[in-house]
Amino acid sequence: MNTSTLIAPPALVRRAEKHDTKAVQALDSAHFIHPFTDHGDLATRGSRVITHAENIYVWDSEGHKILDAMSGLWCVNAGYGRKELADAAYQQMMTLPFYNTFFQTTNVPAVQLATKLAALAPEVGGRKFEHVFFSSSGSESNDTNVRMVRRYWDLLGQPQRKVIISRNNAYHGSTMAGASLGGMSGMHAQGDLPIPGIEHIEQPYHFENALPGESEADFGLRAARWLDEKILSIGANKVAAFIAEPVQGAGGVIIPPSTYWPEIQRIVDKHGILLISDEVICAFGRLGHWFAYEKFGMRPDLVTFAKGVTSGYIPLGGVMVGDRVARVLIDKGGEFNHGYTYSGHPVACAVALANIELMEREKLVERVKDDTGPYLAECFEELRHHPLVGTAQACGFVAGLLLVKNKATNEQFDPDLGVGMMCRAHCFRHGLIMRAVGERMIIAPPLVMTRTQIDEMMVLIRTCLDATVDELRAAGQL
Ligand code: PXG
Repeated sequence: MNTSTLIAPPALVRRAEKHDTKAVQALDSAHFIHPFTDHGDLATRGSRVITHAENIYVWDSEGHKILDAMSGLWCVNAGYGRKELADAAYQQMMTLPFYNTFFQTTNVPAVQLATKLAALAPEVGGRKFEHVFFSSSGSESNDTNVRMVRRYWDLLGQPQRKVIISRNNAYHGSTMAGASLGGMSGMHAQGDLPIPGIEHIEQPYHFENALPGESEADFGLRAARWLDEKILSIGANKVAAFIAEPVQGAGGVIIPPSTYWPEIQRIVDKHGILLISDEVICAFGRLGHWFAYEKFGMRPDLVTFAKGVTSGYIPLGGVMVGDRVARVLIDKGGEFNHGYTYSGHPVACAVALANIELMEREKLVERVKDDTGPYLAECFEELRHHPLVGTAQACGFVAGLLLVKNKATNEQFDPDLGVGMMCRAHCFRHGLIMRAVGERMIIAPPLVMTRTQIDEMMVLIRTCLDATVDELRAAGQL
């Protein structure tokens, strides 16, 4: 195939320029294996080609403007088109594009970022985060967590403590350890996962897992106690850690009852096991705090981050290492035989610093906490009156709603109908990106979204819900 029409020198590619969509799709299908994609399907339908973006909008190769209510993939917290971040990358590339941080070497942006993150991570219950381990993604960071947690207990003379407990429907990444820690049955079914030493308990999803008439508060306590039961059934002296997302993201924005986290904390403290808060989605302002553990009163020992730390402009992830673990690794551990070529990558760290500076200057975290976040929550409350919506909730700048067949009885749709995907297709048609997880429709907008833009998004959401109702009625399903 002649690729000359596609690969124009960057300076010649104008933003509004129309691309040869069919040609891009053909090459895409011929050469690019995508994540989480059915390639037979992709070949028939052709991929959606996103060409440029600004603020909260992306454009496709056909010139359609789309409101991106998913921030790319839960990450473009500062919004698109931020020159400060591009400048930071350019400057750093011209100064020092790469040097490794192995073998007693460091670089200035990595040191500055580690220092900044240590200052941003709040101390809770006397637990401080003074150290950071860098990676390039959330998945790698959770692999690091497994290595670190096991090393910690080995160094303390308890090598039998190996089991890490996680939850069904959790998402912790797609590497061998990440996918094993996650609780996605579709992922476990491919590649003989989970790896040994990982166990799962049920998620705190009131709608699906509560007993008839059980209050949110009672359910939260009962769900937390599943952890206690699991620890006892394994044997407390064999359990190393519990890992969880403060709010489950990829699982469908599952917001736990307020009683859940305090009870989990009591249980991990009682058994002396480590707590890992996976904040790949929840940190960097997503829930109105720099780190989400603060919001829920959790006292984690390790905190996974990625995505929002650079607003997705460049890959970077890491683990905030609390003093409890850091002191053992540093004081007793000697060399920790673990690291990635790009741990502390100077360009990624420089972009993260610029991103944090921008977020501070524009008070994005405070805005989500005190203004736009509560407003989004109000708007989602109102959505509950829509005939197709069973539940709707927001927490900071993540929100989810459940599409139900019958509001009065909470009767659910047959999953084979694919009502979530039907609704998602209407969203694309109307210029809105919303994610479908089964019958849950979820959003995580850029934190720069204003109240007026929230209104604009809510009009689109209602239009798409109405269009879904019409399609279901026409098919005799409502
Ligand atoms: N932990 C959490 C809580 C995540 O949400 C990861 C770890 C892995 O991060 P990396 O950078 O390795 O992808 C994630 C990633 C979705 C979706 O469909 C969510 C994620 C990634 C891809 C798709 O919602 N979250």
